Amino acid sequence: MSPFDLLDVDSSLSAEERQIRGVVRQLVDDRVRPNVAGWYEEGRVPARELAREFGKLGLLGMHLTGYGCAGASAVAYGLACLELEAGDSGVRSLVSVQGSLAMYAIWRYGSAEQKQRWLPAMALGEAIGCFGLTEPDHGSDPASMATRARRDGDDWVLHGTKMWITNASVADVAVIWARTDEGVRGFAVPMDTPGVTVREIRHKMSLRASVTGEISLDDVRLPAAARLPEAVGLKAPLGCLTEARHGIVWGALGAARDCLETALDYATGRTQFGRPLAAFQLTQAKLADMAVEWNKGYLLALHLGRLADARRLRPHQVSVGKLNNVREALAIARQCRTILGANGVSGDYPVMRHANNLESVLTYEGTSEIHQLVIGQRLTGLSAFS
Ligand code: TGC
Ligand code: FAD
Repeated sequence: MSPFDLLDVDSSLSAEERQIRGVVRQLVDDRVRPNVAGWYEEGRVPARELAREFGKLGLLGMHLTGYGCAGASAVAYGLACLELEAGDSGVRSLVSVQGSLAMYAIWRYGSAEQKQRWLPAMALGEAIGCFGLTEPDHGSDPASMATRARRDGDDWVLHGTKMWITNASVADVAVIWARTDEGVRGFAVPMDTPGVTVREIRHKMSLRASVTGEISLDDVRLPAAARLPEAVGLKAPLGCLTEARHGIVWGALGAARDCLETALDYATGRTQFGRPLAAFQLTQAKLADMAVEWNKGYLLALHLGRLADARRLRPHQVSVGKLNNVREALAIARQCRTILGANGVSGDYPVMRHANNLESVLTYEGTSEIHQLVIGQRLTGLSAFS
């Protein structure tokens, strides 16, 4: 149990939820923690290997049912995201893009044939998926996307560019969102289709233990069966984002917890002015304030998870969680860094890595500003977007 669970929120978890959390925590201790600083420094991650290991444990698409998916609760999925992100946000991204974006899109909107073709292999980590919504010129405003899909006989022909796509260069299938004459539609695009090329995005200063790429679609010809038949309009990709954002609400708490535990350990062990850093009132005030925020975030995540399990979770509620928990996790990571002094900027400790990662988490899956505006629209009844 973490010393930061001051309110004993853990006691509200079921035995099964705790058991799943324990398995993921062990996996992260064994497989991620010993290696992640090296992956981060090199800007590479063994995504395929990890996907297979995560698949064996049933972590990929774990909150989905059928097709080899574990059918776990939303809370159990959230706890898994928390533990994965305590290792590294990039590792959690690998799992959430696979399960909540690519697999969820096929599971929710795909044909029986598409589900059979992709989901069992994706659940096992034998096939990797990515999710192409963002474009070079259209990020927060996907309704303006420029990627086009036009009919040619029975076929579809896709043309455009998707940018900042997690897992792109290791993916077997991309869920691509494109504009058609009838509105936005989704396509399951095998990555070996002629006309699909991927450029890896290197030199990121954040989320370095994660694969990110640009996908170019140069008149990519697809059979009619490649279209996700149930995906109609922008609400289809936005529905996938709601799934993934819920995982991030939890995941950000994991990065924050790892920073807090590192800072507490450091402050207890290091002496200045003849006393441990932890004995100084200013250090205790920092730790106390951060712990209060962390507990509020944990309660919020658990509440949203329980709403999701009751099928009552609404998109604006997920915005509350994403906005708060990522913003507070980043503030916690930065504050913890100060407690470590110069060691706070060293890769020998995880704190700066988490802080840098959280800069991406703050931006992807809807920036803080977008979530503020979603909440603002809910409160005022007025959309700031249109
Ligand atoms: P708007 O008119 O509000 O909505 C269009 C339709 O969609 C419905 N809707 C949603 N449905 C489900 N979930 C949501 N979150 C939804 N938000 C809206 C809405 O009810 C409407 O339905 P209908 O039936 O009336 O047609 O659309 P808008 O164009 O005004 O845009 C709204 C806005 C700005 C909130 C939306 O575009 C947005 O969320 N923008 C942010 C884009 C974003 O988050 N991109 C993320 C890309 S994927 C990614 O970052 C992966 S990172 C890797 C990782 O996860 O680890
Ligand atoms: P912009 O939309 O250009 O925004 C720039 C700034 O302007 C932001 O601060 C924003 O909040 C602000 N802004 C924009 N509109 C408004 C407004 N109306 N009011 C007030 N402020 C506004 N996308 C995918 O599709 N799939 C992926 O797998 C994926 N993975 C990613 C991985 C990483 C590491 C990163 C960094 C991004 C990833 N993304 C992915 C893209 C991500 O979703 C976008 O970066 C995000 O949606 C923001 O878009 P943008 O970067 O174009 O910023």
